[in-house]
Amino acid sequence: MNASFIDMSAHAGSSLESLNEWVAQVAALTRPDAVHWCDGSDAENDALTAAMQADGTLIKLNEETHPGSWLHRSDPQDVARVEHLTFVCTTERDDAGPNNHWMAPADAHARIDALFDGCMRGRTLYVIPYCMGPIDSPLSRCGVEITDSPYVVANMRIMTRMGAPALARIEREGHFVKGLHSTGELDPDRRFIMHFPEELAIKSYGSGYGGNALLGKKCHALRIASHQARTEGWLAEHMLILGLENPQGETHYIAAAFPSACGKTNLAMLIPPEGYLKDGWKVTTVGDDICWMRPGGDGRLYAINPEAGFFGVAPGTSKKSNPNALASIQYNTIFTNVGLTADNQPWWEGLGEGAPVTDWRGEPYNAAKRPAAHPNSRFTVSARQCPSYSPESENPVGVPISAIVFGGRRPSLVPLVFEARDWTHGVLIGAAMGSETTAAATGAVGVMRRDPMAMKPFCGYNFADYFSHWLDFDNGNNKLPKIFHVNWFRRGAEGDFLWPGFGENLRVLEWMIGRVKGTAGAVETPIGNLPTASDLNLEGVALSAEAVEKLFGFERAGWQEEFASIGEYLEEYGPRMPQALKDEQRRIAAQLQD
Ligand code: OXD
Ligand code: MN
Repeated sequence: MNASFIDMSAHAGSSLESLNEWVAQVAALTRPDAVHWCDGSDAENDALTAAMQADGTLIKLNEETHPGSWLHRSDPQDVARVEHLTFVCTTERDDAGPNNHWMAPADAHARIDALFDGCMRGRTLYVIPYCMGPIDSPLSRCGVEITDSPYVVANMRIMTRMGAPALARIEREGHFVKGLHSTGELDPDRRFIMHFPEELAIKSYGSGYGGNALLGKKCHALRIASHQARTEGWLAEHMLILGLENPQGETHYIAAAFPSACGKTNLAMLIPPEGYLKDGWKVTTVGDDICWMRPGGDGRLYAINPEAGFFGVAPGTSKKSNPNALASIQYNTIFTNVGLTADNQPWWEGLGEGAPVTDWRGEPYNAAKRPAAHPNSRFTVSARQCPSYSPESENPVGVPISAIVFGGRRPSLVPLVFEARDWTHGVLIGAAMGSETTAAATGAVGVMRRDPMAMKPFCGYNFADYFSHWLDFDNGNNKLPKIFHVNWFRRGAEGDFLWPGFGENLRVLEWMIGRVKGTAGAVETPIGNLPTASDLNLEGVALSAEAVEKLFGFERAGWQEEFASIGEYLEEYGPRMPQALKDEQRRIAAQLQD
């Protein structure tokens, strides 16, 4: 090992001792050629990207059109999260719940440590101290990722507050989440993503893909944090956070949970329709993927975005669908698995301009063979580059949430929007969420599955306990947000989308805030309060008669079936499922029979 890279003396004798010890233990196990403590500086990033350019890990993009931007091509077998290889390792199997794959901690450590044994020979071990959330926020939490991937270091630098300030906070606090990662051989048969919530530890081997390898994101900020949040009385959620400012200058913050690749980034960066823009409506972006919330002194839920960047899905991002995202990724961006134009610009399906000559695997583009960009190709970019970036993202107190929204891809039955009658009903709506699967995880795409609160792949403990935790927030002291459900993906008889979506979704958000303020109308139904078409401002939106019927209608027979299926789903969790949720399901199922 090259001792000159190990700067242990700098941290010796401080409360960083346990960090030093852990790094030394990991180095003894993985046997790297060198150890590098990341400071997050520009100079460090420049050196790393230059080395990655030299060895082909990064390809420089057109410097004139996309200054400071890179393309990374991953191993073709390593392009998405791997839910079947992702484990939550708690002492008791039931604590992980039927929603997780489980392994006993000792077995899991033994299995994955055997893979880590000597895996960093010939490589550098990078130590990445990071903070999830504003560096000075009491809601933030720190972690340290050890990795042998400079690509991971470059991405973590964008996605988290990484480097010296995080290390200083860790030194102050004396505790942190330990994440150990190696790309290993990138062999899908030697790949595991393991979580040890009771030890606040993560071990990930054999993948360089974002959700498996940038351990601050899904592994820490959702799986481990959801466990921490339960014990500490807060919520770690798979939600965007946006600010909606009306012409009177009043801003309401909305948190929304949609499953992966179902439009969180688009909604978070929404540009209002023309007429709304003229009237002075504005949407600002606090976060596009993860939300940590806890009750403030006034009983309202205050939210921070623990991330500092966006790891967004590239395909479908265009001037029309998400101009803010497109503007954000014109410079200082890392693209992963997109195609290339003849002049070295990034290209993906749905971009709407330019033409690819090279596909994501580096082969000449042939539409008959494969798409130019992988359907789960990504961009990594600092949130600050987004034109709709909200300076409130740095507010250590967080932003007060007025409305929580759940939603999924539901081609049939589920109307455009409805409102929960109260918190318990809202928790049931979240628990019953269903959606078609997407390319963000390996496996079949377009299959309907229950994805409670969009947390199916991310909840670090038993869903039954998670729902109880949600219900506990209704304790008589809290002033909780209203809860809604949306479905932007309802299809007509011809298979066409019935709602225009994108910027037009503002009309639905406006109705929600009207409900929060008590100014917007709705009709009570067993599934919740539904607007009629005239309760929304639909000026300038041409909806067919079929669209109005399906987007604003309530289909009793279909909902009877849906509630029977929701009841069966809740039963899968056995006696740990909170009675209040089962009662709520039965009450609505009975009303549906009336
Ligand atoms: C993501 C995901 O990358 O949910 O955000 O898969
Ligand atoms: Mn996500």
